[in-house]
Parts: sequence; structure tokens; C-alpha cells
Amino acid sequence: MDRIELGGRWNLIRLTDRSERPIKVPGDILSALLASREIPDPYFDRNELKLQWIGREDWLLEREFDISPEILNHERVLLCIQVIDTIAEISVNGGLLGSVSNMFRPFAADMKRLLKPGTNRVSVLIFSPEKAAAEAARALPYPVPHSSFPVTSPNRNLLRKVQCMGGWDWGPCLMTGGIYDGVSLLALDGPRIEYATTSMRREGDVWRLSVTAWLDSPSACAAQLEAEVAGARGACRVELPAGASRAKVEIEVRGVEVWWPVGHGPAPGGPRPLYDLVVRLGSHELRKRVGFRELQVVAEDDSAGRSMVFRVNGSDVFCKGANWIPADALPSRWTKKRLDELLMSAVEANMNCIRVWGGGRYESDDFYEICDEKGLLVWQDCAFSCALYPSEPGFLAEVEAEIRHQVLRLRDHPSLALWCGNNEALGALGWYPESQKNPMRYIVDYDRLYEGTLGRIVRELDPERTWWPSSPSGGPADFADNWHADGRGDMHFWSVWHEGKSFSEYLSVKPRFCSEFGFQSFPNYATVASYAPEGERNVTSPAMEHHQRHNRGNTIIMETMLRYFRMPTGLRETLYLSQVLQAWAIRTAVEYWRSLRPLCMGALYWQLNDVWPVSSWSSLDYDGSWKLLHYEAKRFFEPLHLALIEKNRTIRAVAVNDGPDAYAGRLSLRLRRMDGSQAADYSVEVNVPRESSTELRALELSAMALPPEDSFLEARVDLRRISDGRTETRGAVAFLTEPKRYTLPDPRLEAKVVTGKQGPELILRCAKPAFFVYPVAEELSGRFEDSGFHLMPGEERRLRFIPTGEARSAPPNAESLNAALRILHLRASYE
Ligand code: BMA
Repeated sequence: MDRIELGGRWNLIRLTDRSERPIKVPGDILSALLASREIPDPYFDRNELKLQWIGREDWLLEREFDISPEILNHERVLLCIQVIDTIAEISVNGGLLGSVSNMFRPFAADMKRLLKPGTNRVSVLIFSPEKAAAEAARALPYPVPHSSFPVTSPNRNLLRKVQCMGGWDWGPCLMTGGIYDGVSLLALDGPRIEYATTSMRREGDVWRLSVTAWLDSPSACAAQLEAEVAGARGACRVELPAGASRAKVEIEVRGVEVWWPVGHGPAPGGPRPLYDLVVRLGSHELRKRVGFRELQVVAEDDSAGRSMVFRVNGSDVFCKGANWIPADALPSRWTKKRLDELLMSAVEANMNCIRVWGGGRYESDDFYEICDEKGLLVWQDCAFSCALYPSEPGFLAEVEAEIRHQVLRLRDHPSLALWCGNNEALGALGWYPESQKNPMRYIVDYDRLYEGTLGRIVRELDPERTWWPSSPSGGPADFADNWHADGRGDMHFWSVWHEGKSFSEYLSVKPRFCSEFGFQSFPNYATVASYAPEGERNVTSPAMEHHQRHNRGNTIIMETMLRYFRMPTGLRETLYLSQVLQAWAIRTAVEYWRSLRPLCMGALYWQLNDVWPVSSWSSLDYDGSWKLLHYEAKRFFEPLHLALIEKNRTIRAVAVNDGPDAYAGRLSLRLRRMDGSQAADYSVEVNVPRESSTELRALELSAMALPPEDSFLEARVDLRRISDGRTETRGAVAFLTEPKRYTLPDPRLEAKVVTGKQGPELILRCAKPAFFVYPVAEELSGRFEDSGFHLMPGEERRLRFIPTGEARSAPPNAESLNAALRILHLRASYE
């Protein structure tokens, strides 16, 4: 077998004027035009609007490659392209090799008949997606509606293309196209192993594996099929008729380490054990890494309704995490490094689960490999979102081929936990005038697509994994619209954001698993400066409003902010306070829902990342930097956590413990005046069992020694692990009224930058309590190890500065950090 990589420099030709420029493959058209300086930065100011023409053009991608006579001696010479975005014809030396219309299916075809020794040319002609979508709409017997956003490409639901490329309520509309994830030439004789999948059965220390090689074998042959993993080997002789699609071999593996999600198992923070699996058939070999684990998503009827619990190796895991959208609006930037950094930030914030949301894509192999390595469980939506979809035979045939490929490609990843039909497409049946008027027609379409096609193929090809009909949903075979239903399955809870309810509304529901809930904030100042020209750095300037895609987004942020906080003074203070607000909203939800375990067993907030610089629900800014929510997530998702939860004028101190160890110790609960002095002490001895949520103490607000406007509650728990005496301390602060009602004294914050062992460190002290302390160094690439915390008089905080990006190789020294340092805190946000 010979493989030649065909990535690298290709030529990109715009068909209307035959103009040419280079394109880097893998990569996309818009990024190529940007690299050749023909278009302005699409993320700056309102440039996106000037670039809508790109999706209305046809583009030709071409390159030459050399073929030696030996290559042509092979039986077949395949052209393999992982992702073509989207409607395209592929030719070799002017002869048509094939055509495609689905970016979630790979392309592979034998081009031997079109090749010659010497120089050859491969061409991929990509047609305008906008025009193709319009044509598809015209061909439909009745309209199939979809949700639209401020800048939107019509009929995006009729193309098998990443749905959010057509614009979203946090994303630009950039209908680019291109070739992604790898292009190669494969010359081979005999069958090709397209995929290898393993079914595992555990019997004590023995894992019985059945390895299936999924074949592309045009001619009959007899060959040896072998599989090796973790020092064990299985082999058998197979006789394959022409067109055989699979062959199987069994292996028995012993003594392997078991894979667990991060935070669980014998080494909760250590590397995840993964093993190389090699499958060989004749001259072809396939390699990948697998993990050994048992996983079920348990959906059982109970007195509250129906559970949704991720059970790994027999232990119930509380899923803590966020929703993932594509790493960038420009596919050229979907690099492994970027995926790694974003997912690393997820793990650093104590997340163990990521939902790959249906408006994005089935991610690259790199993504799932990183999740396997880091121990992040993956909830995988199929790529359908916020729309109705057709059920024409041609459309269903595309979807069937797509899901077959994706399931066989992904099912061996130990991180992959669940297949879910779509995002909100079940609920969307009730959203549009067309479907409200003629519901049966669209229900039949829904059933044909999701149950008749996607669900059927998932059940057939990955029977060990749960098929979850939709998100939200009451679970398998439950087709009620589960929007805001907290008894069964997963819910999306949006009352606080969309309906403007107060944060306490999060405490009005008891989700079994909340897979979406979110609150927006403005980005970090450096992000705003990257897209808003000087003179536009104001949240209601045209540039900043363009970078806010929710029609009432700024209004909701500001209105809610003023309910809780005083009017901030300037732009930096406004951005900061919006992030305090967002962190507070999501913490309120997560702490309460974690306190409900085991009734509730998952909280995935909306959303982890951004595809461009924008005001949004994300906790990571477009450049990967942490917003205050991400720092807060690190705290509210910690495995052992102390929360102060107020409901109906009662404050409860609750310890949540996701780990397998029990603790005992003391809760110090102090009522403090705003100057920090102590007014009352409500401390008690406490026990915290394993895998539990425990109320340590409850206090009526009305029975407190001071009026709420003059006091706050500070909690600290000092715990000893029963098994080995190891100690842990956690703290929490609760305001007893809206912070705007407090008269906050100036904390007289003292900040000093010193040179520590691992680089510069910031030392902070204060004379009076300082709330939501936010140190930044905007001009430097990096972040402080903590932010958004409260500092009490007498305490000292030492914070390392963690360089990111280019600063990793040239970290700042104490002097440059000191020069760039700015610190905000609540009292400093207003006059
Ligand atoms: C959800 C998501 C997204 C959307 C978000 C914010 O319901 O599924 O479609 O971006 O809300 O409105």
C-alpha cells in the first residue's frame, strides 16, 4: 500500500473572473482570500457584511501531483478526501471522478483510469452553497422552515453543511467552502479496511473483544485478518467474496487499566489509559487507540419521572461541563492546537463532559482523541439544529450515508458517551406557522429522518450506546416536547435569559439533567479592542451591536445588571460587571442543581467557546482567554464543593461531594458587616458522605443578627478525609440582598508583583472586603490563575500569571506584568 498526502498549496480560482490565488489545504476559501489580502478581516467591525458574495460564487480548487509508474501497478488508486464543504464535483485530468453534496461524508473513489505517469491534476469545483440551497428549496413540494438570525443564509437546513455557518444568535454568516481534515492518495491491492470497530464484554479482569473490519473490497480474495491490542492478538483466515463488507476476529485481553472520565477512577487527575489497536488484512493496516470501560446512559422511570444518568464502570457520574460549538467560523482555523487549548481549559475548569451541539459538526478525529486523553465524556448531537428538515428520498439517502460513516468512525472512542438525534428539532415542530398549521406532515418528516434513518442506523451500528431522540427529550421513545420539563430526561432551561426571570428562577426547577442554560456577557476588553475601531468602543456602538447576535442581548444584559448592581462607570467596568453577572447566574443554577444529586445528574451550560469575537453566552472568549464565568466554573464544578444556596429567604450551606471518599470536619459560618467585622457565628461540626450532597446548616434570613443591607455571610469548611486524614478547605460567600443596596467601603486593595519560583506573581491584600476581584494584564498574552474571587481583610492571595500563546516562549517578567496590571473589583466598578 502507498499513501501520498495531497494537502499543502493548491490553486483557488474564482470562476466568474478566472482570478487565481493559492489556498492552503486543508483550508477554506474565505481564509485563502484573507491570506492573499483580497478581503478585509471578516471579524473586524462590520466587514462580515461586505463578504456575503463569497457564498454566492463557484470556486475551483486545483493542484498537480506526480504519479510514478509503480503507483499505477497497484490494483486501485483512491482519492480520499475527509471533508468537502459542500456541493462539489471532483475531477482528475479533466475527467469527472464524482460529485458530492454532504460535508459530513468522506469522499473516496478509484481514480486509476484517469491517471497517467508523470504530472496529473486534481480539481474540486465547489458550487455556491447559497444558490444550491435556493434550488433545493424550489424543488421541495412544500416549505421546510428554519430559524433565522440577524445575518443569515436562507435554507441552510436543506444543505448538509455545518448549520451555524449560515449565521446564528452568536455567530456570523460566512458561507465559505473548502477541503478539511485531510486529502490523500491511497494506492493498494485487495481490500481496504475503511473502519475497525470493537465490541467489548468484561468478565472480571478479562475483556472479550470482537473486532470488526469494515471493508471496501471490490474483488474476491482470501487473506489473514489480524488484530492486536495490549499485548493480545487474534487472527483468522477469511475468504471474502467480491463486495464483502465486513470480517470479524475475536481477542481476549487481560490486565488492562480501565478508562474513566477525568475526576473519577483510581487516578482521577492522571493520564487516561489508552491502548493501540492494530488491524491488518492482507496488505492494508488500520491503527487507532482504544480504551477499556463500560458505559451506560441510564433512563429509568422513578417517582420523579425518568432519570438520565451516565454510569461509567458501575459508578454514576455527575456530568459537569458545557456545550461545544465549532472552534472557529473559519475552518482553516480548526487546528489541533486550538482544539487542545479549548478542551484543556474545559478540564482545568473541572469539567468532565462536553456536548457537541447539533448546529456544529461531527468533530475531527483530533477532537475525540483529545477527549479520550483528557477524560472528557462526549455527548454527540447529530448535525441538525433549530429547524425542520425534509424527508425526500435523496436527502434521507445522504443522511443515512453520513451517519453510517460517523458512527463507524467514532464509536470506538471511550469518551463518546451518547448519540443524540438533534438540537431542539423535536421542539421546533411547534415553532413555525407552517408546522403549526399542518403538524402531521412535519411530524412524519421528523420521524422518517430521526427515527427511521438516524436512530435506526445508530441502533444497528452502535447497539451498545444510547440513542437519545433529541435534546431536550424525555429519553428513548419519549417524543413529548421536553422544553422546560424537569421530571424526565434532559431539559434546556432558558427562562432566566429569554424570559428575563430573576436568577432565583433556576431554583424553581429540579432537572434530571440540564443540557443547556445560559446567560450572556460582553467579551474581555482585549477582544473588544480586536474588532471595535477606536471611537466604537461602547456597547451600543454599531461595531459592538454588530458583534451581538441576539436581538435583545444587550438589553437583557443591561437590564439584569441594573437589577443586581449599580450602574458601572465606563466600558471596562461594564464589560467586567456583565461577566460578574454571567458568572453569578450560572453559579446559581449549577450549585442548586448539584445540590439535588442524585435526582439531578448533569449540568452543561451554554456555551463553552466562541466562533468569532462576540458578546455571547460563552465562558471562553474567542481568543481562548477566560471570562469570569470560566474561573467561576472551575470553582462551582470542583469535585468537593461548598455552596451557600438561598431559597425562600433561607440560606443553606451545602457540601457536594462527587468523589468516593467521605469527609468530616467543621463548617465556620460567619455573618460579617460590610467592613469585614464579624457580627455572628453559626459554626457547626459536619460529616460529608461520599458521592453525596449534604445540607450542613440552614439559616433563616429573618433570624440573622443584622439586617441584610448591612451584612453578608461567609462560609468556610475544613474537612478531613476519613480514609487518610488529608485535609481540604472550601469557602463561599453569600450576599443577603442585591449588591447594589450595599454601601461598600473602599477595600484599599494593595497589589504587588514579585518574582516567584515559576515567574511573576501578584500578591493581593485588602483593608476591607473586596468582592469579585478581577486582575488583568490586557496587553500581555496570558491570564492570572484565579479571578472573580472575594478577598477578606487579613487574607493574602498570591496569583501566578499563566502565559498563553506567544508569551509561553517569552513569559513576562515582574516589571512588565506590573506595568500592564489593572485590577477591578465591585466597589471600583461604579462612582
Ligand atoms: C439554545 C441553543 C442554540 C442557541 C442558544 C442561545 O437553545 O441550542 O441554538 O444559540 O440556545 O439562544
